[in-house]
Amino acid sequence: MESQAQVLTNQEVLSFEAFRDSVIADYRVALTSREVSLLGRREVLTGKAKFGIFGDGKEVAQVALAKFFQKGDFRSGYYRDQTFMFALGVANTEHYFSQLYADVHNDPYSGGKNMNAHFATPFVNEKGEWNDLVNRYNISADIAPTAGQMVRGLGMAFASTRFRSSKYKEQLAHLSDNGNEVCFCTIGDASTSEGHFWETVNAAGVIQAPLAIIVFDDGYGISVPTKLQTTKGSISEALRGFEKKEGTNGVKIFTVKGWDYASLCETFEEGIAFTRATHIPVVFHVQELTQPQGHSTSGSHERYKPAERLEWERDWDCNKKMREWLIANELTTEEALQNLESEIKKEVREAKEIAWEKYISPIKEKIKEGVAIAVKGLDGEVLKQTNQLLQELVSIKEPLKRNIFRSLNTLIEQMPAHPNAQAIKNFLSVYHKEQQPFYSKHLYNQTQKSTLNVSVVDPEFNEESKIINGYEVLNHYFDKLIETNPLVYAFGEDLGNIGDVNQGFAGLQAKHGVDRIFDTGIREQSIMGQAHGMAMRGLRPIAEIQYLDYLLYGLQTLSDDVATIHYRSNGMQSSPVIIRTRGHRLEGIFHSGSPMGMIINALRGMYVCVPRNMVQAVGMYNTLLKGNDPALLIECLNGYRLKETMPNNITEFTVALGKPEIIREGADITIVSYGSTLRIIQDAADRLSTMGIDCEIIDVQTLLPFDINDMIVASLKKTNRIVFVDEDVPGGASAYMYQQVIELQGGYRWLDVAARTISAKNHRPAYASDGDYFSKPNTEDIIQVVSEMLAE
Ligand SMILES: Cc1ncc(C[n+]2csc(CCOP(=O)(O)OP(=O)(O)O)c2C)c(N)n1
Ligand SMILES: [Mg+2]
Repeated sequence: MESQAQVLTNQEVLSFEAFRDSVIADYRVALTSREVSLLGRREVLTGKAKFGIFGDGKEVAQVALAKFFQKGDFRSGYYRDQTFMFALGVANTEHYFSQLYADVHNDPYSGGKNMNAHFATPFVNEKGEWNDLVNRYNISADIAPTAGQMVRGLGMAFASTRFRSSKYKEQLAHLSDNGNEVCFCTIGDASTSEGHFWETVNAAGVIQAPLAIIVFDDGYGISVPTKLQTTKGSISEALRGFEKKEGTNGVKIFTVKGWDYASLCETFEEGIAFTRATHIPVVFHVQELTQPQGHSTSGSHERYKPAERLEWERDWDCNKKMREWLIANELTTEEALQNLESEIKKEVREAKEIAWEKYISPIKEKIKEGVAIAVKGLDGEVLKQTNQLLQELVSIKEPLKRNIFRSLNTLIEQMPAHPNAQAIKNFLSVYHKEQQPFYSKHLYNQTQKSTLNVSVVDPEFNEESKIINGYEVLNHYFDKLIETNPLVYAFGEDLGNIGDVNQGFAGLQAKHGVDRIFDTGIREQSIMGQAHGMAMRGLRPIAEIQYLDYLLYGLQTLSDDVATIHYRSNGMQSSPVIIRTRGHRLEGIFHSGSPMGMIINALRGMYVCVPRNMVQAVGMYNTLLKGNDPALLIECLNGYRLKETMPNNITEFTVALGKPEIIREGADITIVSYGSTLRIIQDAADRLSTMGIDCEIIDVQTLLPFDINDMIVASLKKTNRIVFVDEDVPGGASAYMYQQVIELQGGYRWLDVAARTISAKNHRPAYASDGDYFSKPNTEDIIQVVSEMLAE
C-alpha cells in the first residue's frame, strides 16, 4: 500500500498548496486513528472483542514521526503505535478491527494470535526466504511485555552497522542499502523503568548504532505517575550522563512537546537524519501526551488521575491542539474540518462493519450448518428436544466457535441415542481439524527452510584425521565458518580478544577482524536482543551466554520474543539466532546448574541442542545454519579438553535434530540421557557389565525436538526397562523425557518394571567435587538404581 506520509526533501520547493495538503493528510490520519480508538473501545465494552488498548493521545507525534520513516527502515515498537502504522499505510482500519476481533483469517499482522495493535509486516516469504527488505517498511512483530522491544530494536539497529562495514555488500543488497536503515524503537514513559531500557541505551551508546528511541510520555504507567517511575521525574533528565559530547561516544537527546505538530516535524527530521548519517543513537523524549480514554479497556483512569490532570488532558489533547493550529494558521476552515470529521466517522464505522461481517459470517454459517445436521430428518418430540437444547446456540448474538462445540457436544451428551449423533460428531471433528491449525501453526518453520528438513551429511574420517582437544575442534570449525559464511557473526562476553573463555574463538578476531568476532559488555539480555534483531534482518549471529547459569538474564527475551516471533507473526518473520553456551558441570551454586526443565518449557518455538561432545556440537551448528529456526546449543563444560577425532568435512557434515543415537548397545536396560551426564552413565555401564548387566545407552542429542522417530521406545521394546538420567532437579527435563517416551511414545506397554528418573537433588549444586558428588547424580547412584531395577 502506498504511504500517506511523504518525506519532504530539502531540495523540493513546496508550493503552499502541497504543504497544506500534506498537513491536512496528516490531520486526517490523526482523526481516523482517534475514531478507531473510540469505536474500538466501544467494541470491547459491548462484548464484541475481548480486550483493547489504543493509541489515542499520541496521534500527532506519530504522524510527524512517520514522515521520516523510510523504506528499508525498521520499527520495534509497542502497543500505542497504531497512528504511525496508519500514516505509513502498512495498517488500515479494517485490518485493525479484524485483529481486535481475533479474526484468524483477516488479521494480517498475527493471524488472530496477538492482541490488538500488535503489528507485523512480512520479512520472509512463503518459502521461508528473506524478502527484499530494502524496499519496504519493516515492522517487527510486537510483544506485550513492557520494554521487551528495546533489545530487539538494538539488534536491528546494530545490523545496520554490520551491513555498512560488510565486504559482501552485493550479496546482501536485498537486506540493506549500505546500512542506511534506522530502527525506530518506541516505548512508554513508565516502561523506561525496566532494565531493558537502560541496558539498551548504554549498549547503543557504546556500539553507536542507528537506533532512534522515542519515549511517548503521557505521565503514567497505568496508574503509577512518572515521579514514582523515573529519577527526577523526567527520562530525558535522567539520561543526561549518556549524552554524547565532543570526543565521546553516547546518545543524542531531544525533547519535544507531543501536541506541537510543527516542532515534532522539525525535531524528528533533524534527529532521524542525524542517526541515519552518523549511526549515533538518538532519544526523543516526547512530552505532555495524554490518554483520552485511559490506559486500556481494563479500567478507567478517572479512578486514579486527579480532576486537574483530567482537565489538563482534555485541554492539551494533541488532536485538539493540531486542529486549533490549522485554523490559526489559516490552513483550513472550521466548515471544512467539520466535513472532514463526519466523513472520517463514517469511513471508520464502515470499515469496522466490514471487518465484523467478515469475522462473524463464517461462524454464523457454521452454526446454521451444525443445526441443520442436528435436526435433519427429525420430527415430533426428538425435534422439539433438539431445538430446545440448541436454542441457546442460535440465540447468541455474537457467537464464538467454542459455543458451537459446547452446544453440539452437550446435545449428544444429553441425548446419547440422538439419530444424528454420528453426523454431529463428524461435523465437529472436521470443524475442529480445520480450525486448530490457525491457533497452533508456525511455532517452528514449516517451509523448506525448516531445520528438520536439513539433509544428513555424515562426518568423514580417514587415517589423516586429527585427534585433538574438543576446543580445538571448535576453533578449527569457527575459523572455517567465518571464512566461508559472510552472514555469520560471533559475539559475547570475552569472545573477541581472548576468543571465549574456553578458546573456541582463540586467535580468530585477529585473523577475521573485530567486525565479525567481538566482545560485548556484560549484558546478557541485550546480547540476546542484539542477536535476535540481527537474525531478523537476515544475518546469522552466534551469540554467547558465557555460562548456562547466566541464561536466566537473557531468558525473557528468548522466551517472550525469540521463541514466539515466527508464531506470533503467523510465519511472516523468522529469527534463526544461535545462542551458544556451555554448562552442566563446573563447580558450585552459580557455575554448574543444569536448569533444563526451565529452559525447554520456556523455549517452545526454539530448538534446544545438548551435544555430548564438540564434534556433535559442530554437526549441530552446521544443521542449524542451514535452517531458519532459532536454537540454543549447550556445549559440555568438561568436554573442551577431551580428545576427539576431527571430521575432514568440518563445515559440511550435519547432525539431524530430533534423532537420538545409541552410543552403547545392550539388552537389559535402556538408559536415556544427554550431554556431560553420558560420561557418568558410561562409567556406570562399564561397572555394571562386570556385574553381568548389559546397558543400552541412548543420547537424545536434542531435547527440542525430542526423538521424532520414536527410536527410544524401539529400544525399550527390546530391554523392557528404562531409566532417564540428567542433572536437572527432580521433575525437570528427566520428567519431560519420561513423559515423551512413556506417555507419548506409548512406552508404558513395554515395561517389565516401573520406569525411573535419576536427577540432581532439589537444590543447586554445592561447591567443589564433593559438593558435586552429593548434589548431582553420580556413578554409584546409577549403579544402585539399575541394579535394583534388574533385581525386581
Ligand atoms: C513486563 C510487564 N510488566 C507489566 C505489564 C503490564 N503493563 C502493561 S502496560 C503497562 C504500563 C506501561 O506504561 P507506559 O510505559 O508509560 O506506556 P503507556 O501505556 O502509558 O503508553 C503495564 C504496567 C506488562 N505488559 N509487561
Ligand atoms: Mg505512559
